[in-house]
Amino acid sequence: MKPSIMLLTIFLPIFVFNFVHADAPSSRPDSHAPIGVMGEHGHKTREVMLSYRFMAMDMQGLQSGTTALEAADVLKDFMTVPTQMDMKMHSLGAMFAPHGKITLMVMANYQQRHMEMEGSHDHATGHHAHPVGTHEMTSSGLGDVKLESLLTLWKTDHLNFIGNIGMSLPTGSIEQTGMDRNILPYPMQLGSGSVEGRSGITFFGYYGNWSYGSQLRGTFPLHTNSNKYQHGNSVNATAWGARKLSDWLSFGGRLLLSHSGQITGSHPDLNTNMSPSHRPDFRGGTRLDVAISSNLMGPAGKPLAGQRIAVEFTLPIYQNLTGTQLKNRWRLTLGWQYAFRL
Ligand SMILES: [Cu+2]
Repeated sequence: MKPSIMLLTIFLPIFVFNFVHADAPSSRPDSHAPIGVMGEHGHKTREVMLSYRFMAMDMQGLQSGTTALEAADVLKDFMTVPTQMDMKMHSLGAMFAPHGKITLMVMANYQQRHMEMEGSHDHATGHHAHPVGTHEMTSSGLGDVKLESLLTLWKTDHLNFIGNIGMSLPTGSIEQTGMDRNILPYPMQLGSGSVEGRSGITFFGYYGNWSYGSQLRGTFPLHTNSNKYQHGNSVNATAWGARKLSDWLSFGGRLLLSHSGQITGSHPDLNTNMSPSHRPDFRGGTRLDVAISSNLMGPAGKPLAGQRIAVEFTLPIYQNLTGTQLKNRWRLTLGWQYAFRL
């Protein structure tokens, strides 16, 4: 069974059951941030929210720092180079508010990663190197599970300050191998292998038909993983604005600035001459993305009350990559959320 169908099978009964009991929280389509932002809203006491997110992203073209590179040039230093990578992620999330000022959140995901590599070799005759064919790598499975609590620090009718504190558990595999049984390079692994601390602060406000907010987040791996490396810390900041067009529709946009560090340590079986993706120091960088988004929600009192569908499309504006890496081209996030009172 395909993972997307599997997720639907798990979710559908819950959905149908609760549909009957729909006691919608009073809110507006933009009372949740664009779908790419996580943990930006708390819930009322005894409110539950279930969510499903689908994320797809595409990377293509090599770059070091802000300079675009040709595969042929990078092949002077490595046996192979990545030319394209894509990732799909299905996430299930649940939120629950045991208290008006505390919301607990858990998120789990299933990933499918795919990378195309181009190789070079020396011909036995002629002694010249040139790219030959392509080969592919794939990996799939569960990613790291994330737990978070959202604490309302300060709240008025129109403003909301939330503190986010949580952790990421190393449930995602860091042992993914290729057809040849060799360990796959860092970007193809499904988890970080480390327990990570996650903290953040979120601000959310309303002004008439407008809403706005911002979130600052940090992720800090706490130890070296079982394969002798550790992901770098990452920090990201996002700011969004949205306009409510009706009870059920809003449009918004946001900017996302993020920075992540290199990997420290290295996997003993990853040969750094193989490809730039095998280099622990060729990870991370600084980037600025822009996203447009829309939220649709079932208005209170109507049959689809409490349900939301949201979409976000993200494009890079600036990317400064540490070492040679594939650059991001786009990211698409689709989400379904359903909130109800227990
Ligand atoms: Cu929620």
